[in-house]
Amino acid sequence: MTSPRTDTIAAIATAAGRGAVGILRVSGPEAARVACALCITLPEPRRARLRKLRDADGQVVDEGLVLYFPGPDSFTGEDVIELQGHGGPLVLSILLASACAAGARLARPGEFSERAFLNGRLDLAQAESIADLIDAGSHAAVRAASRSLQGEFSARVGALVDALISLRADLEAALDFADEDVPWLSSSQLRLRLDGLRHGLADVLRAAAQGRRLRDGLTVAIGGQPNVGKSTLLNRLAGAEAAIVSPIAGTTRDVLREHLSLDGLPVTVFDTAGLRDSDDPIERIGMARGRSAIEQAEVLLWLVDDCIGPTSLDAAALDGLAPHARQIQVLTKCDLSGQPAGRIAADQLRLSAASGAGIDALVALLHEHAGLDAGAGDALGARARHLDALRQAEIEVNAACGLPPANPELIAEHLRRAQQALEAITGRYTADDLLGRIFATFCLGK
Ligand SMILES: Nc1nc2c(ncn2[C@@H]2O[C@H](COP(=O)(O)OP(=O)(O)O)[C@@H](O)[C@H]2O)c(=O)[nH]1
Ligand SMILES: [Mg+2]
Repeated sequence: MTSPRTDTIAAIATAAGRGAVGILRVSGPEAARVACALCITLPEPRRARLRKLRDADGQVVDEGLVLYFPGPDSFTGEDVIELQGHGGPLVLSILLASACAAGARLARPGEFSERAFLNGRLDLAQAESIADLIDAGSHAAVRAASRSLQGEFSARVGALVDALISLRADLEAALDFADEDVPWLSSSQLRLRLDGLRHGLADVLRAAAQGRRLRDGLTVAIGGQPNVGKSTLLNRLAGAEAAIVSPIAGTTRDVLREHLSLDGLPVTVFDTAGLRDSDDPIERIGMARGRSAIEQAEVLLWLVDDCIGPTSLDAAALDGLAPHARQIQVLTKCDLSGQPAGRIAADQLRLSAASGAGIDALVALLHEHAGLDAGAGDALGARARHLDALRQAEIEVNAACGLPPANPELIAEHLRRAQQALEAITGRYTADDLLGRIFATFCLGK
C-alpha cells in the first residue's frame, strides 16, 4: 500500500474562474524538475520566493510565488510544488500545460488526497473530512469536519479498536489456558469491558450521527389540506417569498424545494399541493408529485388549520400515504384561533406562519429529530458509510454481550468482526474499489 508512485501529477488547485491568485500544484518524484522548467531555479524548501513563470516554449507568461515542500514532510508525502500565479483561467491553463510538457500528467479529482492517504499522511476518515470541510454548508458543519480533519474522530475510533484488540488478546490467552483459572479475565471483568466498549461505541455513534446530519441535512415535507398555510410556512422558514400564497385553494401546483439552514441544520423543505379531491388534471399531477415528495422526506409536517382542527379529510389523506419516519402535526394560524403558540406534545405544536409565533418551537423540534438538541458542540464530521460501520460494530459488540462468558471463542469472533468494521472507517481495512469511489467525489487539485 505504501509503494511509491512513479508518476508526477499536476492540477489547478483553485476554483475555476477569475481570481486575484490561482494555484498550480504538482506532486511526485519529478515535481522539482517540472518546477525548474517553469521557474528555472527552485526556491529553498518551505520558503515563498518570487519567480518568473514560463510557458512550454520558455516564454515568461506570469510572475508569482513558488513554494517547494520536499517529501516526505509534505501534504502528499511526496515532493510537492505550489505555484501561486495570477488567477486567470488562461494563464493557469498555460502553466498547467507547461507542467505537463515537462513530464507531469493531469491529476484525477482527489488524487492529491488519495496519495496523502496511501503515503500514510492522513487516514481515510481525515481525507474524507477535507472534502466535507470544503463542502460544509454551515458553521457547525465546518467545525465538525475540522474536528475530524484534526484526527479526533479517528482517535476515538482508534481507542475503540485498541480496546477490542486488547480484549481479543485476553480472550485468546484465556482459550490457551482453558484448564486453568484465568485471573485477568473473570466473568465480571469480561462483562465490564464489554459494557465499556458498548458505551464507548454509543458515544462515538451519537457524535458521528450529529456530524452526518450537519453534512447531509434533513428532508422535510409540508403537507395538508388546501389553504392551511403550507406555502406561508415555507416562506416564513425561508425568510423569502419562495412560494405564491393566496386564499385560493389549489394555488400551489408543483412541488417547491428550498434548501435552508435552520440554526445551522441544513434542511431541504418541500412545499406540496394540498391533497384534496380535484378534477383539474394539472392539480392532480401536482398532488401525485406532492405525495411522492412527502413519502421520500424524512419528516412530514402535516398542517391543520387550528380554527377547524383535524377532519376526516386529513385522516383519509394520511391513510393514503406510505408510513413515515416521523410525522409532526402542526396546528396553523394560531393568531386567528387565539390559542398559544408552542409545543403541545412530542409530535404536535401550534404556530402562526403569518406572525412567526411558534416557529422557534418547530426549529427546535427539527433539531431534536436530527439528534442536535443537545447542541452540536462535539459533533464529529462523518458520512453515511462511517455510521454504517459504527452500527455494524455495535451489532457485533451487542452480540458478544449476549453470549455467556463460557463461550470465549464466539465472543472473540464477534469482537474480531467489530474491529474489522471500525478499521474500515480509518482505511486500515478497506477494499480498493471503495477508495476509488471515495476519492472520485473530491474536487480537482485536492
Ligand atoms: N392569519 C393567518 N393567515 C394565514 C396564516 N398562514 C396562512 N394564512 C393565509 O391563508 C391563506 C392560504 O395560505 P397558503 O400558504 O397559500 O396555504 P396553502 O394552500 O396551504 O399553501 C392565505 O391567504 C394566507 O395569507 C397564518 O398563520 N395566519
Ligand atoms: Mg400552497
